[in-house]
Amino acid sequence: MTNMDFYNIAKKATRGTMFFTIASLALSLVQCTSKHQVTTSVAANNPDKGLKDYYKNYFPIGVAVSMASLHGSDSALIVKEFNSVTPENDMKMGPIHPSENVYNWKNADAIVDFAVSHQIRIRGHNLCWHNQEAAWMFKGPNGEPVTKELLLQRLKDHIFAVAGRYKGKIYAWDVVNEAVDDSDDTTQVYRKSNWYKICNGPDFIDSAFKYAHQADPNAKLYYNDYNSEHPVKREKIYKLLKKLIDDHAPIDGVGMQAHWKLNDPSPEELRKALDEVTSLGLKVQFTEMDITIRLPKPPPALGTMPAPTPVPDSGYTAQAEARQIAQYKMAFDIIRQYRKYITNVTFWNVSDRSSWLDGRGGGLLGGAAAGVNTPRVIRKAYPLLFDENRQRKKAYWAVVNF
Ligand code: 9MR
Repeated sequence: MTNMDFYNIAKKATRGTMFFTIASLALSLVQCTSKHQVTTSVAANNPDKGLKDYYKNYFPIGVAVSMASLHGSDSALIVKEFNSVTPENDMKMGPIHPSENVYNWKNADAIVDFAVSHQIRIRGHNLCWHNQEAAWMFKGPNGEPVTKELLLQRLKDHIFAVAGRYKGKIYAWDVVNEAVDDSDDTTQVYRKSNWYKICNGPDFIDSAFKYAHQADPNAKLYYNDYNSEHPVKREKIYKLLKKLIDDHAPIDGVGMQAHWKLNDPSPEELRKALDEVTSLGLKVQFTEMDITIRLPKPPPALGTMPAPTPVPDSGYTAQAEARQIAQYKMAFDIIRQYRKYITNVTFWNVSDRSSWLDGRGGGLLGGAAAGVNTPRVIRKAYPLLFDENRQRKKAYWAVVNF
């Protein structure tokens, strides 16, 4: 019932002035109450609360971190807002294990120490990937192509060394990353990576899970991939997961990276992907969330070349902002509904000041680095919940007000 309805009913019920006085008083009470409710809801936007606090009854909220984020303003924001971190690059095979007997523990250790000292959980990323790989692993002792047996032995040694070192500190691992093929060819389930080619099939995926479980039996083990809501890729990921389960691989769940766009995924696609994966009895973590405001470039007209210079940054327009808010709200409304299956939501980078997406598409300075004399020449993605000054964006409030 609206205030106006209330007023009209009262007016009909009696024409006496006295009643009107009482009705007016009652109406002010109603207004007063609704004003109070507004005040309460604004108070819920307590500046002392972080994302992790709003979601404390749902799932941990994480962020990808680098060495740079452990110091200064980013670190204060991380500690306040998040209760899970993922090293963005420092635990990947190439960076952490650049040659056979060399491990770079320094950065990974620093991130682990930072998280442990702030009682923040850690997701490990990742134990086996075709990108940022340790190139030496694919060559035999005399530079010849490595055999499958030696490659799997090296994979085992690597996983035992890395997962073993952080045993008990890293609660969940992305064991295998992005092993599924991206094309529309539904018969091509697996990416033809060095791993796949040398092992002559997807065995290495099963092996990686087995080794990770042996190295740290208590860690939760995830298969991690992007575009997991797109129908063709979704079905391929499903096939891989089903195979792992049929093979009794020790898999706990799937990482949906969630590198999303303003129109992607649709709510139906997101639900379908969640329904499918959870029907296998797997948990879900959204492992690398961001929502770029950049829309796919229209294909160049026939016979023309793509523009040779980067497209200027359009800025964070009001229209893009509104669409991003709506997409974040839609996604979190659905994610909360699936809370019993969802064990983590992690953002990929801290704030719009610096996102991995900004470096893509070529370009020079941009974002916070741009000024009067250094115009923005890259197309920034503005994909996160904190702006270039690390302030909460409106999208932040759309995610925490529920
Ligand atoms: O954010 C990472 C960026 O700094 C690296 O240059 C890039 C190298 O491929 O990897 C980025 O992180 C990726 C993640 O490890 C796996 N999923 C896709 C992420 C974005 O490319």
